[in-house]
Amino acid sequence: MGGAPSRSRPAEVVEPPKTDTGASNNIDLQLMEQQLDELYKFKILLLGAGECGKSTVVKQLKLIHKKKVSDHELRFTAQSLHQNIVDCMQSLLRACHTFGYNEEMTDEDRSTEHALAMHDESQRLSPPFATRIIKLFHSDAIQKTFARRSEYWLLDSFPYYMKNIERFCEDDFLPTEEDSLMARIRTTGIVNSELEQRLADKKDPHEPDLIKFDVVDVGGQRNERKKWIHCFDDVRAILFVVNLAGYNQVLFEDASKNRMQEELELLEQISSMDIFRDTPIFLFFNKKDLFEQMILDVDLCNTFPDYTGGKNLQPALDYIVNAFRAKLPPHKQSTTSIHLVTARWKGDIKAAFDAVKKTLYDANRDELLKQANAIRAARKSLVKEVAKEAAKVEKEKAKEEKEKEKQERKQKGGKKDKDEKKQEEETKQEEKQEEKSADAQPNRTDDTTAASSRSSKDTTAPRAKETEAVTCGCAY
Ligand SMILES: Nc1nc2c(ncn2[C@@H]2O[C@H](COP(=O)(O)OP(=O)(O)OP(=O)(O)O)[C@@H](O)[C@H]2O)c(=O)[nH]1
Ligand SMILES: [Mg+2]
Repeated sequence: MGGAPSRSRPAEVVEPPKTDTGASNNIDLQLMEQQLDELYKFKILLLGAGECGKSTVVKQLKLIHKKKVSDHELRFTAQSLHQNIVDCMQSLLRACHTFGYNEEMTDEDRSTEHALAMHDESQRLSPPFATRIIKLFHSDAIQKTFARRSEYWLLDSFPYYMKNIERFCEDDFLPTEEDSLMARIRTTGIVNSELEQRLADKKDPHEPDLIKFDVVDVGGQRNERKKWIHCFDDVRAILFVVNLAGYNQVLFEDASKNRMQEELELLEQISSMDIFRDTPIFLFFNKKDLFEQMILDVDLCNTFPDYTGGKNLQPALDYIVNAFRAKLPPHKQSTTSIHLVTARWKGDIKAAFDAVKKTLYDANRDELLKQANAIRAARKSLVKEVAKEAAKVEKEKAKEEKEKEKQERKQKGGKKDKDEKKQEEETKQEEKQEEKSADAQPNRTDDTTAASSRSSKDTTAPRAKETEAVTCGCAY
């Protein structure tokens, strides 16, 4: 149960640009903030075949991290539980026909079978219908079929559903935490859940208060696996879930294939992919509760003929763990962490996930701090550059303003000169005119007349000039 090898993303720090505008500098600063944020977010990819318990692990993690379950989710889970019962009963009835036990069914059993076939998915089961289902389940034909459940598909939680069916069918039924963990909701596509963890033992003041985990859940059935590739980037760890009870079960999508054989092949494919060469893998062997019961009844040698440990828990577990470990590439075999869990039990998932978080963080801690400090240093120098750029722009703006003012003053000054010249010209002409008239009337000294005659020509002339002209007139 060794530790996982370290892997962290390469530090692609955004370098401060040499010749950039203020706007793109600001974008770079935002990018750096995002980089810092992303650095302490660990993307963990949950992989495994259908029904191995990936989503149950996520549900449990959300409960541990106190994520609130919405009323809508609760109602959806309640509806799913009703549909889970119908699906399982229909599968049992199909197998009952295949095995030829249907001959033993009563008319009442057949009528319930018909009602189940007609059941509308959007409808909940009524209490009287639940009573009929219980009766059918306990019929000889169905009990014989149930005993052979390893030969066809049936949900692991079916016994739990039958134990609680009357409660599920009450009018005001809302699922408990356990009901929700036992409900089967097939995953389609990719589902991300973000979890936060307070960093209790900071080694360096620059370490963040919180680290984040982006837990990515995918659908494990064959037709869902082609979508997996869309979430292979930036994966910090793979959490591969194995269904221990799968050694005695067949696939939902292919009744001719043993579940555990499919899981062994799947692990071999995934772990040998180039993209995951340095990605640590954590193996979660799930459904330990079912395995502990099952191994007492069904020998592991039915599936693995070279197993010789009999119907005993520990030898069987050791054999399975070694079989999976052998599917890993040699460089991962001794470093891959193994966890034996029952996802429906909170304590198991808490302990296993705490170990995953610790292993991952410890392995990446120093490298992350180095990268974070590099980003901070680049950000600091970019902030300086942004400030310098802003000061330069301010200075240029002020210079332009000054230049503009100067130009305006100059323009105003030029107009004044022209007006003055014009005024002087006019004054000269008037003086000449007055001279002439003085020659013609030598005794005339009426300065008021002279002034008014000039002012009637130009009323816009500056006042000071006007006075001057009058004075000049007086001098004559
Ligand atoms: N008894 C028992 N049942 C479990 C355990 N873990 C999961 N289950 C049940 O197994 C069924 C399938 O679990 P899921 O979590 O839906 O499986 P999955 O891997 O997400 O399946 P896909 O979405 O199809 O890939 C559910 O009904 C769970 O309640 C466990 O530890 N013990
Ligand atoms: Mg799922």
